[in-house]
Amino acid sequence: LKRVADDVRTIPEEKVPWFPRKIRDLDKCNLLITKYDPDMDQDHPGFSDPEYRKRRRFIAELAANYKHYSHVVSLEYTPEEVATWREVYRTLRTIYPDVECGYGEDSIPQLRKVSAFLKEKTGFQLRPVAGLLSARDFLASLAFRVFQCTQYIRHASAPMHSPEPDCCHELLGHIPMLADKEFAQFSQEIGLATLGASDEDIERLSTLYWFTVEFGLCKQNGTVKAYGAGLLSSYGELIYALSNEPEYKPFNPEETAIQPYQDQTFQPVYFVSESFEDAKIKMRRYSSSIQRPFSVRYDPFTCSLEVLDQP
Ligand code: TIH
Ligand code: FE2
Repeated sequence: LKRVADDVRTIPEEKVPWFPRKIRDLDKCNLLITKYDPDMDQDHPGFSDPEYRKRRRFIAELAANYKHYSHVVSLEYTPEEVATWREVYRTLRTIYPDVECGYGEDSIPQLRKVSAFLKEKTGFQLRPVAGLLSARDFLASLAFRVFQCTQYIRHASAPMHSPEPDCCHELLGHIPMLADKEFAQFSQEIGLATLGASDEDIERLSTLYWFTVEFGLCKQNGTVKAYGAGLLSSYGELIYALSNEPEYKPFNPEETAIQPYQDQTFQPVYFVSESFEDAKIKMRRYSSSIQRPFSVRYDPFTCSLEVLDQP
């Protein structure tokens, strides 16, 4: 009788896309999108720089070989790479000078160290990734409080904006946000909502992620501020986003989720929430409206999911 009951309780597998159940399963969440790869994209600032492309292949190889529980390899960044970091770091520090971040301009922080720091702050950890991941794989890792993090740096010729993530974007954009408890929770909740979701729901949730975590603006004491990682790491776009030139719309998940976007250059439209708290409440309401034939709960002791069918 017990066996029959167990069978009935299992999810109809054919209808639900595969998703990771244990933190180790993230080794399989590695589908890369190569459209901005310096070897594939003729418009990439590093496309005609063979040295840069070689370096990128080397770093990509390290990430591709990484498995959960492996040691994260530290990189010896070249003087040219450090110079790019310095340029990005210095310029951003003049735009938001009061923020304490514990980095310095003379070295690029190592992923391993930053991961250990984050783990103590909010339980988030980093794993190296070779480049831009599919939305499904990237968002699934957030459910486990794992952030897939690039280790390479943008090309020296384009410090003010990169069309793909790089370590400046991760370190200056994402890490400070992930070190905040509220924000960490927000990120994990988006991740949990994507597990086993339909392609259409993934598309909507990744659009929401885009206009909040990456390019979100919110009000604070009546002033509009940037909190999106894609703005905090791009001095070109940060200035533009707060310049009154682009279009601003109030953040509303139903509308925001279907706003088309591109990642080639600056956004033509940004969504402004009344406060970060307000964005969180609305997102939570939206996520819980997504229909799935099961519910998930994260067990932080085993770093795995409990999957329950809906009563
Ligand atoms: N455009 C950002 C930057 O220049 O730092 C990087 C990215 C954000 C989102 C996608 S790529
Ligand atoms: Fe990002």
